[in-house]
Order: sequence, then structure tokens, then C-alpha cells
Amino acid sequence: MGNTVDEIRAMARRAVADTRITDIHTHLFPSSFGPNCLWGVDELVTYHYLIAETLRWLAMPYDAFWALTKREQADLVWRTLFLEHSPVSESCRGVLTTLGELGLDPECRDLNEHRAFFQKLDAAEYVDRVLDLANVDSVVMTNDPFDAGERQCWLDGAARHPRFHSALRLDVLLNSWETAASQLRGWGYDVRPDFSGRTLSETRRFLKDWLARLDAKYMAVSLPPTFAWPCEDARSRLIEDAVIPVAVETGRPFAMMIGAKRQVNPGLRLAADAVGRSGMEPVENLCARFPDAKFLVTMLARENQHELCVTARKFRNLMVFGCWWFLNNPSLIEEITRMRLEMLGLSIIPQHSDARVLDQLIYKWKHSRAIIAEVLADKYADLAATGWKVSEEEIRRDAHDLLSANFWRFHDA
Ligand code: HDL
Ligand code: ZN
Repeated sequence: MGNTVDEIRAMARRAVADTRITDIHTHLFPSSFGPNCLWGVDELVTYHYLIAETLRWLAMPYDAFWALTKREQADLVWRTLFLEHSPVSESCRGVLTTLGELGLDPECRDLNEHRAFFQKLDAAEYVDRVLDLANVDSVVMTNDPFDAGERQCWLDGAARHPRFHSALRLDVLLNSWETAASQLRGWGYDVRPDFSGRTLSETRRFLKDWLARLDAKYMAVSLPPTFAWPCEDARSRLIEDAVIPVAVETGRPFAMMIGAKRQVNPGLRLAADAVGRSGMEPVENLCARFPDAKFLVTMLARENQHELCVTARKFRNLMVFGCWWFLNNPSLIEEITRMRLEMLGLSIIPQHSDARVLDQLIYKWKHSRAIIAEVLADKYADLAATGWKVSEEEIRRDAHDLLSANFWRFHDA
């Protein structure tokens, strides 16, 4: 193949830009889920990342901030982070990228002008417009049967959207077993906090009921840095005797998102969580003990990324995914993606958006695609230096694997 390095780099950028993405972890909902579907500039500007950054500049009590209306909160965030200081953080830049991609003037400093654009939109039409603008084929939601509002939507038969897949989120079941057991009993599952009687079989029945109701693509849980397995606690018992047997029986992956230190500063509400370095042992032990189970794993601490790559080299039932949450920043996405390609080749899922507000898909994927494309281009250039020239067809195949096919192949395996 006669392609020059510059031509190869251009092909890599084009391939990543053109690939329709499966976004495997988001907090998004279709418009049929009513208030769960967040979109528009006030939601963009009051994303909990921006609230945390705003409150660093202000002396106001947290409760005084929460007492403001959504519009008043957005005005305060906009004034603080965009007008009184340059919006250089990744979350701020994201808002401006999104406004620009939607055809608005990012130079415009008047939030009310931006609001006027969104006020004319129809939510249902806008959902598909944003997915197409972000070149996202489909997203996977985070669905929590223990969230009363969301649970009711499912029980009421809220209309499904073909581009919104489900994931069954198990944080309450696995991290607050006493609470979960009481709710499960109320829903007709014969479980007891002490695991006596039919507790485990009934918990498995609950999992299968909701996997079916949601048509969930995987089960997921976020875990603290202290997560251990095996361990003499309810979480470990439930993982071993309920979640994993159902995962193997139904063929669904089990996603472990490890390192979230919850409610470090409760006054910040959704923004209250922090990060802790985790041990790799529970991941090693679970992958080794259950070779027929499929584990999707992402870790929140930068310090865990190299050992996660090493662990993934040891276990083919471990699929590394995403630059999660506090790692979803250009400098860290680049570092982590380079490390993963160098150690795991293309057998990874490099990114998910974690979007909570629909319009965020536009910036989260534009920003991540740019970095993934450059890292891939560098790798293809390194290959060319050995004399191995990749074809455009091979580059497009690789990009499709990374941004969609690797997930579905792992799901279907
Ligand atoms: O637990 C999670 O899925 C995290 O992504 C949290 O929802 C976090 O608040 C978040 O939105 N990160 O981006
Ligand atoms: Zn998330």
C-alpha cells in the first residue's frame, strides 16, 4: 500500500469520525421517560460537574444554592464559570462545543439567547437529532429498579426507544443489602436480610424478572475502593450466589465500576462523590473463579489503570472499558488510551460518555473521538515505520471494533 504517514493519519481521523458509536454507559433516558430525560442549556450548565466547580468560587451555603431555581442556578454557574472566569475546564468547554455544534454562537455570552434556541425544540424530535449529530448509533442507559420514579415508568410501560438500551444497575442491592431486602420483600420476593430461607433463589428471580422487563444488555454496579472479593459480607455473597449465576445463565456481562468513594461531601449532592485507589485482587479473583462469566470493568483511579491493563492481559473474560468520570479529561484519556493500545491492542472499549444530559453526547464524543483518533493515528504511523502499512478498510474495521463491535461481540459471546 502506497499510503504516506500523513495519508494514514488522515484515514484514521476520518474512520473515527465516521464510525457510529455504541455508547455503553450513560444516564440518559428517551423523552417518554418524562422528567428523567434531561436536555437543554439549563441542564447542560447545571451538570453536577459544573456545580462543583462553581461552588469552589462562592462562599454561599450549599443549601442556599440548592434553594435557587434551576434557571437561577444556571445563571449563577454561567456568570461564575463563563463570564467572571474563562471556561477552560473540560466540563465548561463541553458546553461551548455543544452550543457550537448545534449551530449557536459560542462567542455569545448571553445565556438567554441560547435559551431561546432550546425553547423552540420538541423533546422527542431532539433526541434523534442529538444522537445523529453525535454520530451515536445507540446508548445504554443506567436503569435502577430501586429508584421509585424510574421503577414506576417501567411498571407503567413507558415507551421504549430503539436507540436506548438498558443496563440493570444494582448499587442498592449490592451496596445497601438491608434496604434492598426490605424493598424486595415489599415487592413479593421472599428474601431475608440474614440470607435464610429462599433468599438467594428469590434474589435471582428478581434479577431475571428485571433483566427481562428491561431487556437489559448487562448488569452493573459501582463499587467503593475498599471492594473485596471473596469477603464475608452481603455484597460478596450476592455477587457469588445471585448476580454471577444469573449473568452466566442469561449470558449477560456483569459490569463492575470500581473506585467511587460516595458522599465525601454530602452537601454537594450528585457532585458529592470522590475517588479512591482500589485493589485489583477482587477483579483477579472473580475473573479466575468464574471463567464462564463476562466482566466489564472500569476503574475510577488513574493509579489503577496500568494494573487493570495487566489484569485484562491475564483474563479474556475481562473487558476494560471507558475513561470514567474523573478520568474523562483530554490529558487522561490520551494517557490511558495509549497505555491500553500498547498493552491490549484493539481488544478494549476505549470510552463511554457517562452523559446525564442528552446534549452532552455531542461534546463528550467530539472531544473523545479527537483524542482516540490521534492515538490510533500515532499507532498506525508507528506500524508504517516498521513497513506495515494499514489499509483504509483495516482502519475502519478497527475503529468500528473499538467504538461498537467489541461491546456487542463481548455481549453476544
Ligand atoms: O456511578 C456512576 O455511574 C457515575 O458515573 C456517577 O453517576 C457520576 O455521578 C457521574 O455522573 N459521572 O460522570
Ligand atoms: Zn455513570
